[in-house]
Amino acid sequence: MALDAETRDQFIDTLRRFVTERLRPLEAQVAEADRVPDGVIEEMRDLGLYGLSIPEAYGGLDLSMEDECLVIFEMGRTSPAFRSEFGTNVGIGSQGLVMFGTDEQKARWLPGIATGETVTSFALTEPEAGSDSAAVQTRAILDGADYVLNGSKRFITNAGKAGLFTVMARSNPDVKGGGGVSAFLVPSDLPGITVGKPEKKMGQHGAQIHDITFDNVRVPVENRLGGEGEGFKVAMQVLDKGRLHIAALCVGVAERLIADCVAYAGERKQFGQALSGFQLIQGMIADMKTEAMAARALVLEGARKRDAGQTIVLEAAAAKYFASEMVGRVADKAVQIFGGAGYVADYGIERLYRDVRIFRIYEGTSQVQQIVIARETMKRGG
Ligand code: COS
Repeated sequence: MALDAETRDQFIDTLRRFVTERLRPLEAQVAEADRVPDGVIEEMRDLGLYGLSIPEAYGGLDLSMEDECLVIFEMGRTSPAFRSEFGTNVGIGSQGLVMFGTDEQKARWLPGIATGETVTSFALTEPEAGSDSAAVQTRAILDGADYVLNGSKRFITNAGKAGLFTVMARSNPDVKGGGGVSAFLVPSDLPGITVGKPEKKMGQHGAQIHDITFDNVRVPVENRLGGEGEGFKVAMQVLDKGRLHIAALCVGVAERLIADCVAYAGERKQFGQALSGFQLIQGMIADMKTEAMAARALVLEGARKRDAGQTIVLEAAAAKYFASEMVGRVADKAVQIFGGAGYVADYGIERLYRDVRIFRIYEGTSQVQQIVIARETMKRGG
């Protein structure tokens, strides 16, 4: 459901002020401490950010995909670590439940997810199953009224604070590939679950990823999400939406970097004039802006199609592929425009340069998106 235009615009206006006045001044501190302060998390909960995509009946804002993307464009204008705090609740951690959950499952978990009381994680990736996610080895073997989970998951965003995992596990070991995989709603406090320490990463400090191990974890049958053997398709459809969301984030970060470059190029003088007067600088700004506009249009087109009930396999992959590669190029040019200052921590440009690198990898690498785009294009005959 879409907000009416006025309410939507007011919400975005409030968010823009929150990002500019509250979050941006904290960026360096968050990166240094590798955590978002609890007070900020509370404020993001109060704004309703954890429940952007959760149906109103369960306490969320129930935004259309287009409105969600408009919100995420704004969140991109600060450190991606802030978005990551609530990103799993809005995206990959909750959407399996929203799309495939039973009424009982939704009533049990969605209200807490909408407020942020319950943080969620999406547990698909494993040491031996990254891009080839249909190869998951974690087992979920039916034993009486429970599935017994054994195995491990890797690089799971927000696992350290999650109350609920959506876990993809092989419930039929005789079936290779996606058809043997089911999805499960797994409360993180079940006996036999261990969450590893946060990984040290190249960027996005403040956002944390962990391994999870399952050692004879008994998950009641009623926690299966979707049918037996439907887990891979659940994951793929969750990722279709997630990819649009990440593409929107890439656009937001690019727009932030462009604004920073325009401001800096207007102030910094060389050879007796502001950098902005040099056509070689203008050329870089023109390329950055054109690419960011193209990515924004691609994201909104995909979002509108999803809102209209159409499948977005191609659109989501194309938006994620283009936007994540685009923001890499934009960040690289931003370092160039800032020159030495772009390489020095105080200006924040080198931090964003490192932050954006993961966009080409998580929720499907650029190479996975290329495969999806090519398959869909060939399926459609062009
Ligand atoms: N929506 C609905 N169904 C989908 C789907 C989608 N987006 N994508 C695939 N499927 C279905 C297929 O239609 C197929 O169904 P049938 O068996 O009934 O024909 C089934 O799922 C298997 O699909 P496919 O043959 O395409 O699977 P592959 O093993 O070839 O995998 C890729 C395809 C590589 C695209 C997939 O594994 C992928 O996206 N990997 C990356 C995962 C990822 O993003 N990981 C990041 C970590 S999570 S943050």
